[in-house]
Amino acid sequence: MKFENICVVGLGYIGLPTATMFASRRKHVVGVDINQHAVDTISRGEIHIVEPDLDIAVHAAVKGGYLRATTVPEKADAFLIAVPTPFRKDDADTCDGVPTPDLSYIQAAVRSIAPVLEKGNLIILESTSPVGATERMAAWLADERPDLTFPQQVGDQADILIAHCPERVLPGRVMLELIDNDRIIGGMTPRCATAACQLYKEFVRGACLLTDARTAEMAKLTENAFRDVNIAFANELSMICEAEGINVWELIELANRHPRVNILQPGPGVGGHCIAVDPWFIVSRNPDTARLISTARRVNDLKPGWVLGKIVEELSALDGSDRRKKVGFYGLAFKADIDDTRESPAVKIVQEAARLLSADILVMDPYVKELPASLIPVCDLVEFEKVRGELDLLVVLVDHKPIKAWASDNLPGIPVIDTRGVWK
Ligand code: SAJ
Repeated sequence: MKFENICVVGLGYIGLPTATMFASRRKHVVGVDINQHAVDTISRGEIHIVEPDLDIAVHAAVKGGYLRATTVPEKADAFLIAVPTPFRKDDADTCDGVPTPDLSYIQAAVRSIAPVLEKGNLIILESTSPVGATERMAAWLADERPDLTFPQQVGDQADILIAHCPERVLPGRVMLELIDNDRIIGGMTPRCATAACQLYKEFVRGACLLTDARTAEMAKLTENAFRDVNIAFANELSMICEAEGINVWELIELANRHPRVNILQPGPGVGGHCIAVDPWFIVSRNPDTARLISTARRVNDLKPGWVLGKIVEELSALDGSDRRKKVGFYGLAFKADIDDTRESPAVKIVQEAARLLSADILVMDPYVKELPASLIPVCDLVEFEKVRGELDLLVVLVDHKPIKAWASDNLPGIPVIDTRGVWK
C-alpha cells in the first residue's frame, strides 16, 4: 500500500510528534485539532506543548511544506486518531466508585473523518482505549458510511482497514521513544495489521509486533496497570516502614539487589494522565476480577492524604511559639524534570495543606513558571534558594534534578518530609 498523504486527528502530546515524524519522512501530513490556538501556533511552525526537540522538528516540517494544521479532516491514505480518552468523573457515570472511560472524543473524531473516507483507507486508533473500543469505532464508522465495507462485516475483504496501535512513549522522551520503542500493532484482521505495520515502518526502528485489536488494547492497559501496581506496592511499603521505623529507600535498594526483584519508588501519589487513569479501564469492565488492579489504584490515590497527615503531625510537633510558621513545598509537577502539573498529587497536597494549616505556604518548582489556577489564591511561587533559610518545615514532593543535586551536598537543616527520598 502507498501512504503519501496522512491525516492525524488530535495534535496533543502524541498526535503532534507522530504527525511530525511522518512529515520528517517526506509524507504529506495534515494535522487536525478542534483547538484553534493549537492550529494557529503549529501553522506558524511553533508548538503549544512542552516536549524536548519537538519545536525544531515541527518548525522544519511546516516550513518544508510537509505538515499543515487545520480544524477539519481532509482526504488521505491513512488516518491516525490520537485524541484523549479520559474517564468520567461525575457520580452518575461511575459504578461503585469506579470511573468509566469517556469515548466521546474518539466518537467525535470518527464522525469528523467519516465524510472524507475512501475505499482503501487505513484508520489507526492510537488513543489508549478500553478493550472493545476499536470495534466500537468500526461500528460508528459503518453507521456513518453504509456505502463502504468494514473489517467487522467482511474481514480481510473490507474497503476500510482498521487497527489499534497504542502510543507507549514517555513524556519528556517522546521524540526518541517514538522511533526506538517496539510498537504493538493490533489489526482488526491480519491484512489491517500488515498495512498498519507498513505505515509505522516509515519511521519506527523498533520491532512492530502484530496482534489483534483487543489484545493490543489490553496490552497498553496492562503496561500501565503493571507500573501502577508496582508503585502501589512501594507506596504501601513506605507507610509500613514509617510505622516500623525503617528507611524505605534503603529497604527497596537492598531488596532490589535480589536478581528477580525490581520494586519501583514510593512517592506522594501517582499523577499524570496515564498511569492514574488507564487501570480503571480494566477495572470498569471487570469489577469482580480486577481486584488487585483496583486496590493498587486506591492505595496510590490514598497516598496524598497520608502525606498530608504527616505534614499536620510534623507541624504540630514544631516549637509551641505563636509565631506563624512557614511551610515550603518543593515540586508541583506530576513527576521529576517536567513542567506538567496535570493531575499532580503535589498540587492536591498543597491545595489541601493551604486549607488545613494555619501557616504561610511557599511553593517552589524550578520548571513551573505559573501556579495552577487552584493554587493562585492560597500560596506564593518562590525560589528555593531565596527562601530555604526562612522555612520551618520543608516538604519535598518532586525529585527534580536541582533539589537532588543540592541534597547530595547539603542536609536540609530543618525538619523535612521527603516523599521522594531525595536524602534517602
Ligand atoms: N512514579 C512513582 N514511582 C515510580 C515511578 C513513577 O511514584 O517509581 C509516579 C510519577 O511520579 C508520576 C506517575 O508515577 O506521578 C506516572 O509517571 P511515570 O513516569 O510512571 O509514567 P507517565 O505517566 O509519564 O508515562 C506512562 C508510561 N508507561 C509506562 O512506563 C508503563 C509511558 O510509557 C506511557 O506511554 C504513558 O504512561 C502513557 O501515555 O500511557
